Amino acid sequence: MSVGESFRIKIVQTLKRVPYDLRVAALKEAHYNVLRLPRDRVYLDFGTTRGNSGLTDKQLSALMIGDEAYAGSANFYALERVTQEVFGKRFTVPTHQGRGAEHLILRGLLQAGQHLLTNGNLLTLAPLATALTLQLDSVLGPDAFDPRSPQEFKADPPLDQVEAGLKAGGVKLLVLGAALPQFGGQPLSLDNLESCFSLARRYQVPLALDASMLASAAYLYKLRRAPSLDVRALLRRYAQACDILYLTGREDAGCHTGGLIATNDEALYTLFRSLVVVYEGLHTYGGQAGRDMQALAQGLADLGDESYLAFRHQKLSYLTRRLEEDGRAVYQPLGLSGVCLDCRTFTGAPTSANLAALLYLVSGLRARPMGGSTFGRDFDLLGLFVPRRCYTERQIDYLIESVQHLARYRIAHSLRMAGSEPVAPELTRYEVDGSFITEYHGDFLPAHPPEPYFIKVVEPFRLKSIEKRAQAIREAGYNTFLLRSEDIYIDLLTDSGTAAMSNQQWAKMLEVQESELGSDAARLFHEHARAGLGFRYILPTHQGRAAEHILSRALIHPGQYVINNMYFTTTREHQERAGGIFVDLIVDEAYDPRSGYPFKGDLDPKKLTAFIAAHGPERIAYVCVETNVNMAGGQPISLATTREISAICRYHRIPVIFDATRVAENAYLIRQRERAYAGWTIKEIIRELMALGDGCTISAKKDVLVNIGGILAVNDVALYERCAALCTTFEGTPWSGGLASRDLAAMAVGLEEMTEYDYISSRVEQVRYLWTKLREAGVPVVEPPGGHAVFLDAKAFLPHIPQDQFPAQRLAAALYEVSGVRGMERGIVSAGRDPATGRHRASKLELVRLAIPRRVYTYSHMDVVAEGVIEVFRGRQRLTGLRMIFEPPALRFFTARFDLL
Ligand code: P70
Repeated sequence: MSVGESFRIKIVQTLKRVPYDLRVAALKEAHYNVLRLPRDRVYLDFGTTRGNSGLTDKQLSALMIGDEAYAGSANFYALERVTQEVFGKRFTVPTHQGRGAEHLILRGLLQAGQHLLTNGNLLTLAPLATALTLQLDSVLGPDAFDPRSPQEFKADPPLDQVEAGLKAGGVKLLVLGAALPQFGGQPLSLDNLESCFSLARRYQVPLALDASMLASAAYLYKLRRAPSLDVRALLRRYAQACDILYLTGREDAGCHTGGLIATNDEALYTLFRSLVVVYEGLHTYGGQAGRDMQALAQGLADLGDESYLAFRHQKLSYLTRRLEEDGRAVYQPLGLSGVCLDCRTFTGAPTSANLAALLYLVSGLRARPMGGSTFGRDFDLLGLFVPRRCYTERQIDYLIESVQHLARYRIAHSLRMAGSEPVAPELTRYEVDGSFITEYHGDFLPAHPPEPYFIKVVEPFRLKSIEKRAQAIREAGYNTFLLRSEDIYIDLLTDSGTAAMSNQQWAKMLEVQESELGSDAARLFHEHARAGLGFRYILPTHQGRAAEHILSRALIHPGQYVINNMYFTTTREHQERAGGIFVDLIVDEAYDPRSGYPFKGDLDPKKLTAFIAAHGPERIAYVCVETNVNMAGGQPISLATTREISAICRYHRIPVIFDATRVAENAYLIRQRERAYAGWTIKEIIRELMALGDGCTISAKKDVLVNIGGILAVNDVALYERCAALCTTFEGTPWSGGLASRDLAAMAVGLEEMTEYDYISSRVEQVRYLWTKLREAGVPVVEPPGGHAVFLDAKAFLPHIPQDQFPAQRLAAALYEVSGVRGMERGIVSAGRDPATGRHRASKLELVRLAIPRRVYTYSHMDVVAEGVIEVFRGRQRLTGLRMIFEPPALRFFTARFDLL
């Protein structure tokens, strides 16, 4: 079984590759030390986990409720309370980061020349000890320096050495790291910590536990030694076995800054409180902004989230396995920081510094070289540190492939350290005599390129038990629209309004001014919509159906026909409400789920000509052409056929109006499938297509990558005037369309982002990935793959359920029950009743749509979805039909209820 992320993506940070010549220049400027490279010159950063996490949505909102009072901030009390709950420590002293805490502890408890003993927790401790002229003794067992030894708790200091240090009377403080980042996050066992603690008690020496990675350590301890305990209980047990607990918020707590010291000892508390005001800030903020304390409190409260820890463990195991399969020696066993490569396995035995520079040149990735003083002895590892909640499996794959690719390169001249060894590896400078590598063999592009963004904020979720799911779907009347989002594991109900917005969209949203009358956002939106679509007049609306409402009223005389390529529920509803007679003239192939015809969305020119001949052009209000026809399976229209349609309509003076809701995906599929446009940009194809029409309606909640918004665009000034009047009546001013200015800003940026090739290809290819997996397993899916969703053919899936027993509805309900995945019926229930006869419209297609939200789910999630569908497919014989027990008058699929037959 695949393990998907325990979260969905909420905000993405868009990501650009760094071209080779920029990499060469940047590396030189960084003196060949990759740790000196600025982040914007690095493609994917595996240099450290520290401070590089994606935030949870709760942490992001914590940043918004910062109480920036100088004294007694509410956020401090929140932090204190969480520390009490999670670690059982009464007193909390906030510090700006972990090293702020270490500084106060060392300064408070030791005098110059005195000894402290640590289990190799050296990264920030060693420079501090040097600065305070303390003697730092690092003790670890021999296994720690043997990458192949399977010893499971390599951070455990040998107890005899600890005791010897304490007995001799020299050691005045024990500082134990719960996990050691420089070894990939090797954990300290609870047993060892408890033994050290009783030794420390016996010799009356305080023990400080660095709990920055305590959740990781506790999880590995549970896995390896105490399967019956839960992480929350273990966090408390570890915390009990120390006098002082301290941490940086930038590891397991997933923060970008912040730290703290916690203790139950009042004397120690008084001591640190008197120091914190000198070096950090007041004792109720300790050098952190109020918001950072709140985010830290949230991160600590979530430390015991085992579903995330399990996911992380699984992904890092995968990374290890793949590297080992490629013949790389990997430091064993797995820790939870990342994976460390033993550099000796590379041909020519280059150093980690050389390899890190080479990896950067080859693929733009940053890894961490760890040689020299990192371990306090002769040892050289290349750390691939995987930041938390940040990169997808595809991006990890890219890392693996980059490491494979290294074999093609040779280092011509090794790096030499310039000057003497500095305090920290971040400060090292290298020199090289001559050129660094022999020659450059080009970037490589994997079959499934990594997503062109990484994760900035996530929304955690979890899979509910099968019993809970069975109950939820029963209570929802077997209608997936009536389920609660909290009961869903992976939500493929719709790709509408569900996208993760980007950092750029959020930035613009904060930048613009709110104004009902012509804000800067309105101007920006108009500019981008006009330039992107090519129509003269633009109106924003609150969403797609609002644009349809206005347009239908403005353009249809009661009794006129409106011609469509298949139908969309809301579009047809508004056409009929305006007195139009709905006509569907899509190509016949659209109704055959088995047909692989590449442009199943096309309107049929022959049918159109015949219809005009039969009824006369004046009886046709307009021709509505939907891009990437939703109900047909997300199938595209072609430029060639649309050009024919447009010519016919122009000749007869019939307006052509696009439903351009999914125009970017359609443009991508045109580029893929219509040879003449293979070299065109997405923008060019969109403009070329839109130039064939007289206007369009758009639900911006799809391709435009926003959570709310719609667009109405026309060329004709008189039509525009009518629409603008209707817009003010039903929506808002013609500038705002009833939207907040920030929503206009988000649309403006989204209109650009949707046309970026890397984005749109990664989007559509992800859909195809799921489609391919299902088809290979024999699941009946609509062919060929569409742009936004995979459609299951319920008629073929459940041939034993007649259509009036709602097979697609049944299938969607079963899929939810079995896997927690939510899809949507697109069949006889959605088709509704014929207004003339009052009978069910027996739709030719009976489908379940699995719509993929944009930038929200990963390939790992797609694996989970595929496995769920396949499981239902295996047990399909057991499923029976449904009977409708409640039916609303319009758009019945939203709220109808069913019962099992
Ligand atoms: C979906 C959504 C919305 C949509 C669309 C096309 C091609 C217009 C609209 C309306 C949401 C939805 C709406 C009704 C029934 C089921 C689902 N499609 N044109 O999931 O836009 O929702 O913004 O008013 O696909 O496909 P809006």
